[in-house]
Amino acid sequence: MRCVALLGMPNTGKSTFFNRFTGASARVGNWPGITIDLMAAKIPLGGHVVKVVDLPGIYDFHGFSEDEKVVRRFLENNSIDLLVIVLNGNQLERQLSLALQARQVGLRAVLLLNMSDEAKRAGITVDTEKMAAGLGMPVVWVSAKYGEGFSAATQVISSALYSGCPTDPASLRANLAADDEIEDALQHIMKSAVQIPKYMPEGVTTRIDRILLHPVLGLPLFFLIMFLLFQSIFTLSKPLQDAMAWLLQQARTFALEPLVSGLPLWMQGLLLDGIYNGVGTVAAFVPVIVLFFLVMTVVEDSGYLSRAAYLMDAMMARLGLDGRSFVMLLMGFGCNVPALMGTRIMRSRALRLLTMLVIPFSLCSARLQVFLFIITAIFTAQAAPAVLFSLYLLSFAVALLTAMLFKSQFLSSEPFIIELPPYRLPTVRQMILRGWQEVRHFLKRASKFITAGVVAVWFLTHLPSDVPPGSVDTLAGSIGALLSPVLSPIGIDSQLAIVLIFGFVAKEIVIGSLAAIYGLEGGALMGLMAQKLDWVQAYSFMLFTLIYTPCLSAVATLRSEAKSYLFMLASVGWSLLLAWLVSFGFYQGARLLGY
Ligand SMILES: Nc1nc2c(ncn2[C@@H]2O[C@H](COP(=O)(O)OP(=O)(O)OP(=O)(O)O)[C@@H](O)[C@H]2O)c(=O)[nH]1
Ligand SMILES: [Mg+2]
Repeated sequence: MRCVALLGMPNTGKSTFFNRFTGASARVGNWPGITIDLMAAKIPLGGHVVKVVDLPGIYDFHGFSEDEKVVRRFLENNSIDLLVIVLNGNQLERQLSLALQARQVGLRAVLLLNMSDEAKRAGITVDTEKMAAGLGMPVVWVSAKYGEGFSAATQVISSALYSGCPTDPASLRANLAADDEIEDALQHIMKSAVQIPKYMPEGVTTRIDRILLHPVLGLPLFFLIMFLLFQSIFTLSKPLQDAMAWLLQQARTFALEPLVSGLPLWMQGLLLDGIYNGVGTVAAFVPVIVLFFLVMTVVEDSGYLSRAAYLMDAMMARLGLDGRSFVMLLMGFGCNVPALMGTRIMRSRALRLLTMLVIPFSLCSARLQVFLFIITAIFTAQAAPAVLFSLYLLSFAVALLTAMLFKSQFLSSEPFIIELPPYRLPTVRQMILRGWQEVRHFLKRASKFITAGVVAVWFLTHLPSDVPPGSVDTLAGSIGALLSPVLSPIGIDSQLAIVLIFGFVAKEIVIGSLAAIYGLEGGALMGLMAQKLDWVQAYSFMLFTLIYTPCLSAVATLRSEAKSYLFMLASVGWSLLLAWLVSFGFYQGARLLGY
């Protein structure tokens, strides 16, 4: 099968092109380094099936960040029939060198000048024929985001693909000519084929940045914006969650109950009170999580994320981190796993490790579900948003504390230069794609962990069968009793202890398990929680849940990214210890004060 690879600098729109070209749903975002792994799709092209591979962005073939190594290894070890080079048409001066390098190492290529929409607005014109002659490869303008120029691009790609035989670059770096030779060629092409207006009018981006990057107001504005975003998610979450819970309840009463009524009682219990309640209680949060990710998409795709990196850089540098680490923490609010992988854009191993050590404290969307549930159950509607926000602040605080404590072990001096991309609005298409990705992500986790976890918890709390379910005499009760010397000083009883053990696998199991243990779902379960826990216990439980490790996938990612078991163990050990200390401090302190 013929293979086409998409190559270009970071943030040039490769994944956007890939998605539209193949119908796939790779993640895109206005931040260099969104794609961290190879992603492939097969499509019919010119009568054959062709494999298209989306690569992480690279600055040049010499690069030595983890990202760039991934790309180089891929190009050296696979026979690529055609490179589709995607450049940002507004930054040709800087980006054309990549096309020249590709030609030098003997890779057959076509060149797509992306972002034709922005280039047109900026008044940039290119004589594509001249450029093609200078580079020795076809050149086409496209707009990956708005779908312009696709028929020309498809034509150029398919005709280049089926002429000649595949190339096989033995070693990419060996074949590269001296940089000044490339520089000369680049200058020549720029002069003969590209026209850039002498005076660019002051764009919208500059005007917005004058406010958002203001030396004094920038940071307070950033926190205000974040606070308002989270506040709005919280306000919208309740009705969404209620609607979803109502739907699930209807499905249970009118479809499921009649369906299973012929089965033995214990099996009905397992199916309805165990699995359906467990998974359903978690599923009720899916609309909120989708909403949350849509908001994140706007923050990410607008380009504000890069501004956050810029604004926080100085502060983070004092903790041994940099602006990118901060962005990874923010991305971790969605899910820690891609945030951990996103550290690949860092070249210094020490900086990467320190960043990976703090990311697991980032309050991810799975933990958000647990907190939304408990907060709604225990706190008043007035107090609720502030309680949630306090958890976000604490999540940062423990991350920063960790960096401060360990920075001397991970010294690095990698200079950090951030490029601020222009502000961009996500399209509806991109939003739908992202929403769908999140639903799919949930379904995947539901089929992998949540159901299995809920079933296991149900059995643990219902066996042996001659004792009351959920009582201290069940298997779960015995395990809980074992842990009680450690967990009762922080206000966590034996049922919650079981839930925490399973929460290690995935936080979605936490609420699902509670539902399975008590055979209640949604509102009824919340009512029971409110009876069982006072606010001090509930907050202590949330603190522990926040800090004590994200989930099994994050731990596995930590290991594979750090390539070290020791680092993984140290990270998990530290999180557990810190979680216990923080919860203990809070719980005992609050009790001492008479709460
Ligand atoms: N205006 C405009 N924006 C675009 C176009 N194509 C992509 N973008 C935006 O450019 C940003 C980067 O897009 P991605 O597809 O993630 O870029 P990438 O090259 O895959 O980036 P990395 O994976 O980080 O290397 C996103 O905000 C896209 O919405 C385009 O044709 N016009
Ligand atoms: Mg990408």
